[in-house]
Amino acid sequence: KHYPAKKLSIIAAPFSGGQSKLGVEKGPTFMLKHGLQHQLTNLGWTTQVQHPFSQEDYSTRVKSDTKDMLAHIKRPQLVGEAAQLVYGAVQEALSHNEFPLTLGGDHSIAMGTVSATVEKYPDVGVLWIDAHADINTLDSTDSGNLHGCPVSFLMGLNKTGKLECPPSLQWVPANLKPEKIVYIGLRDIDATEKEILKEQGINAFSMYHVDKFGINKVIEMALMLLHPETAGVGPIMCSYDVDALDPLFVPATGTPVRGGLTLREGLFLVERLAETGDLVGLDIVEVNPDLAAHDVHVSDTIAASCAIARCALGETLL
Ligand code: NNH
Ligand code: MN
Ligand code: MN
Ligand code: MN
Repeated sequence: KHYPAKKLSIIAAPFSGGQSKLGVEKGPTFMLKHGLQHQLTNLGWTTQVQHPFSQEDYSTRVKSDTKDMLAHIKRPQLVGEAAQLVYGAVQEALSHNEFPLTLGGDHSIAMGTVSATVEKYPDVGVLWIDAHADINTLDSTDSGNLHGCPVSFLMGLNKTGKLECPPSLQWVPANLKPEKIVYIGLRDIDATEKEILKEQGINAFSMYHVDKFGINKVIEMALMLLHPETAGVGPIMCSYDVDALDPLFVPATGTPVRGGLTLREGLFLVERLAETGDLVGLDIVEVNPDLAAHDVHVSDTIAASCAIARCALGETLL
């Protein structure tokens, strides 16, 4: 419905500054080397690859920027700049009626992808697929890693805290309402995050709910919650952290947590979104080929990540 033209903009976002393990910036290259662009062309999409970081290599600045700190918050300047470039790339794709498929990189870049998508589709519902809630604020984060904080920026929760929002992140439009995001796959949430989720009244389906209801029911409930007035029908954006999947299927990621989605559950989820015809954007993040213990770990992780993209873009629809 939203993309009859089937034009795709693959946005390569090789960024690792939102956390401290190098290698996650290699995600886009590995997925593209696996043949992702060709696979999506075969599904009937016209494709082009955008490189928002072509002017500057953000991966080399990760180690050197020791002065890029705000209290214990790591690299706010770098993260703000990178996410803003991704924001521009998604805006540009959407302005041409292209479907933005953003390949990370760590999850901090979703500050750009989600805010640009909400701008274009004010009633869009966001499905955040993740083992983690990524809703820590500048005040609540223990790790200081900004990939654990994108949702708090998207919702404007850092405008009122003790730590002042750094200038580099003040561009984030804060246009995401708490009722317009639903989580699936959670199983490793900080105590501070639990409080924020409760305070904001955010709907979340943890692995407990996936086991209790099954993934099909969980998705139907999520769609209903995101579009209550129209019986679950309306634009959906999906920000997919591959660590939502069990590390059996996606071992090469920065913060694996056991007891996750099976590969089929993880693919069914996006197949269902493809079926709605209302998916308007997708991120695939936290693929880190350097964290594999051996080659099979790399190929399993990359194959699963590319399958997420293909299933979301219609591969398994008859
Ligand atoms: N909640 C932790 C933090 O704030 C972990 C976040 N790690 C992730 N999120 N991989 O998806 O740092
Ligand atoms: Mn263009
Ligand atoms: Mn995660
Ligand atoms: Mn995440």
